[in-house]
Amino acid sequence: MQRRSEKHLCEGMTLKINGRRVWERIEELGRIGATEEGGVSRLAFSQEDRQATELVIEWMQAAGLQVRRDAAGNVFGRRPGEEAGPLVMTGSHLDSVASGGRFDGVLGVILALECLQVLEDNGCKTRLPIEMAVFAGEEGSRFPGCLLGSMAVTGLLPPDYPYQVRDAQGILLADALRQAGLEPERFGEAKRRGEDIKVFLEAHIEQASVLEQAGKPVGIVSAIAGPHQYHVTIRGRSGHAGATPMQGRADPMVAAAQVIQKVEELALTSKAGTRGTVGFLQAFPGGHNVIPAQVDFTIDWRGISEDERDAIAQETLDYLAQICKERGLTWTAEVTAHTAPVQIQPQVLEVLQTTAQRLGLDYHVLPSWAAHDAMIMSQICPVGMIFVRSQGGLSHCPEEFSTLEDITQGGDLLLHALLALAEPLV
Ligand code: HGY
Ligand code: MN
Ligand code: MN
Repeated sequence: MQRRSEKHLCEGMTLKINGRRVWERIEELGRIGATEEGGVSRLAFSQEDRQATELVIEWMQAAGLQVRRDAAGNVFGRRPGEEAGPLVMTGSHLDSVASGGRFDGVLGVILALECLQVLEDNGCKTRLPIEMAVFAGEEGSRFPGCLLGSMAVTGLLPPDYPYQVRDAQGILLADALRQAGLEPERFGEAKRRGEDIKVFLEAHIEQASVLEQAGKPVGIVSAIAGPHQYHVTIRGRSGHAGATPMQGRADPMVAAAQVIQKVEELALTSKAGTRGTVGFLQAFPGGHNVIPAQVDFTIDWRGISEDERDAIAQETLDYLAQICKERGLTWTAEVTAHTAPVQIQPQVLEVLQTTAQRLGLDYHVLPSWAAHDAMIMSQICPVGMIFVRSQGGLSHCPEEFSTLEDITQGGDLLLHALLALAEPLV
């Protein structure tokens, strides 16, 4: 096949996404699981998550994509190329944290859909197929462990995983999958071959304020921090808050407080900027006048340097062991996520930067401290990420916001990067 002359619409840089359509779709999705504070709550496989996924499937079908759903709940929409593969893939997720924002994940899904819609509307043919992905359960806000859908695609979860984990209400993941019309016994079939995917690109709201401070609308991600997460349980001796003397108590809450303090201290003094967060803490039985019998909490480490991150995580466990020994307590720490940081491959960085320069975009190269499906997909194929500026750097909260202008610039970069990677044809 001869390549179309340089001037052709699909090969030049004149194609643009329809920002208005993108914005309307973000708004429409924002009404599904809307919270009073103006954010969204769409936990994995919840009624709201299923409703949002069904709506996006309708849009994908209307855009003429070949749509299919795998047994892990991921949705794929393919636009065929002149050749069968390898695929150029792009997408993100629709599920949210409990009181999340309207852009996290949604931006990458809607921009992926928009790019394929624009190619379809303009009759652009590509040598390689382009496929969009809606990954299930990225946030890990309902079932333990993040990035469920992309972990299933990359084969990082065992086929019987849906029978291993329950949400806080005791609902088995397998039952949640069935409720979403899926077949958990086929969960292992979600695994895909890396050789079938040339590259995976994910557009995402930045979720921090680096772009805002740099005065740039768009970012190109150079590395993705890896999460190392634990669920910690400390057990002590319960008792009456008033009648029990302070001397001789075995109080797990005080030990937890010391460990939480240590997490902050180690993060603040880390050389490579490792970040530590305790986002969940629960006392049992949880009465104001009862010394807790047990305290559960999570530790979420993020590191661009895997060595430093894991060394700090181990130092924290050592400290936990020492504190519990001194206080006559017992403890367990279960690893719930442990993924290496990702360096973006130079050739993918090159395509994104060249495309941004050809579009005349004012961009900034930066690491992502948040985890993303692209981090998991990097286990089987090259990946790249495009960031869109976050107002105030806020995310995982209702105040999360990006402007239509910034989103449009990020969308045009994604569109032309996808075209370059899938190779436009006559
Ligand atoms: O936790 C993360 O970094 C992602 O938002 N799930
Ligand atoms: Mn996200
Ligand atoms: Mn998120």
